[in-house]
Formats: sequence, structure tokens, C-alpha cells
Amino acid sequence: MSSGPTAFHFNSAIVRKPARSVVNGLRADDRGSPTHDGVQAEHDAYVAALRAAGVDVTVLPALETFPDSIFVEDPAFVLPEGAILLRPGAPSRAGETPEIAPTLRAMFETVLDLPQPGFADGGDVLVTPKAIKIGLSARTDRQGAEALASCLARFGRRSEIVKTPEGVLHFKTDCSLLDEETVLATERLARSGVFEGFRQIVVPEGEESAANALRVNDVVMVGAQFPKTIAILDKLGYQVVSLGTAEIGKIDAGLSCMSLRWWAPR
Ligand code: CIR
Repeated sequence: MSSGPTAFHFNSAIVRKPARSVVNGLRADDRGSPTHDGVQAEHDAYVAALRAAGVDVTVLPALETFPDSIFVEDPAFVLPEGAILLRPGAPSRAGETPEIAPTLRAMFETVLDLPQPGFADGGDVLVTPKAIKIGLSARTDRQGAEALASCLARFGRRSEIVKTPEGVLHFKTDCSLLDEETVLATERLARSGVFEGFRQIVVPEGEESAANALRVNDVVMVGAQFPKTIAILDKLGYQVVSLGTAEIGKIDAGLSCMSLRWWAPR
């Protein structure tokens, strides 16, 4: 089945409440720690925005042992056809996969395990109507990407292994799908040529983190601290919902990472 419009049409999502330990989440540069209350407030608004966009949201309990476990996008990947249990590239996040597995087994008929060897994070996977792009990064290696591509092929999905710009956490840190033919991307990723054939909207200099936006049904969720990007998308006719991401931004996160989203046939 081609992903077609379902590349951004979702009626189901899983999120996980932030643990108190979220203040110790992984980060590349120290820009100060987020507060638990601040992250909780951003998470609450995010869940409300998903629900307002027509998504049925399952909220999993916090996991104190895993500071980054609020970012459920990374230990698994989901499609209407089924789920794939991934192997996150950060050793401190490896245990998040067995934690989310029972929920996925209860919600999906088919749940695949990423074949050995290699590592792959969901943050490196972008669904587009033509192909699913898997970005190689410090978290997703070639073997993990190929293992994931083999799982996607079992679901009848075409994938393409691409490069994440040097020093960027995840492929989707630098891009998001805005509609069937349009992506929002940073200048460095747009320049790399991975989005040939797409209309590309480049985020303004200084607003690179805005590239991790999230299209859900009729709306595009964008970080509230990126007014120039919001103005551009607004002018282009997108229905923008701005959401606070300043706290999760301190631990290198944006809007896609806080949920697993899919269209569940009902
Ligand atoms: C990490 O470094 O793993 C977390 N602090 C941030 C994960 C963000 N996930 C994502 O963009 N998919």
C-alpha cells in the first residue's frame, strides 16, 4: 500500500508522561536543564493539540529509570500496517524498547523486531508519500538502517537511506513533511539534495530548530519560539498551531519526538 495521504493523516497516537528524571535527559550542548514542570506543561499542551487535531491519544505512565522516555518516537516506528521495535543508538535509551513493546503488541496485529545487528532511532525516519527516508546519524548506523528498510519492505513500503547533516542529532531534527509534496527543512539539509522532487521551505537562519515541525491532519504544529517560520507557513496558507518547545529544546527535542502516530483502520 502506498502511504498516500496517510503520510500525515493520523487518528491514533501514543505518548508517555515525562518522568521527574527528564531534567537529566541527554543533550549535546549544555544550555541548562529543563524543569520537570516546564516539560510537563509543554507535554500537556502537545497532547491537547493532538486531540484537537482529531487524534485518539493513549498516554503511558512516566518511566523514572529512563530520562528520555518521553520521546516515544525513538524506540519504535509505526505505520497503519504494523509496528517495528527499534534499537535506539544511545545506550541509556536501549531499555525504552522493551518498555513500549507490550503497548504496541496490544494495539497492533503485526509487531516486528528490528533484525540484528545495528541501531536505529525513530527520529531518523521520515514518512513521505513516495518513500520512507531513513537518515544515517550518530544514532542510526548503516546496519540498523538496512535492517529497518528490510522491515519496511515486509510492509510493502519503499525506503531510501540518506545522510543526516554532520552534528545533527536526528534526520527529523532538520526537517518535517508539510504536505504530499512539501517539506520544511534547514538550509544545510535542503542543500544536501535529499529532497529533490519536493517543494522545500527553508527555515530562516537562527530558527533551525523550527524544522522539526509536525503536520497532523489539517494543522502544522510549530515551536512557539520561531515567529519567522510561523509567519512564513501562515502566509503560505498552512493552519499553524504554535506550541512551547523551549524546555524540551534544552534536551535536543522538538515536536515529532513526543509521539508515535498512525492511522488505525477502524
Ligand atoms: C536524546 O538525545 O535522545 C533526547 N534527549 C532527545 C530525543 C529527541 N528525539 C527525536 O527527535 N526523535
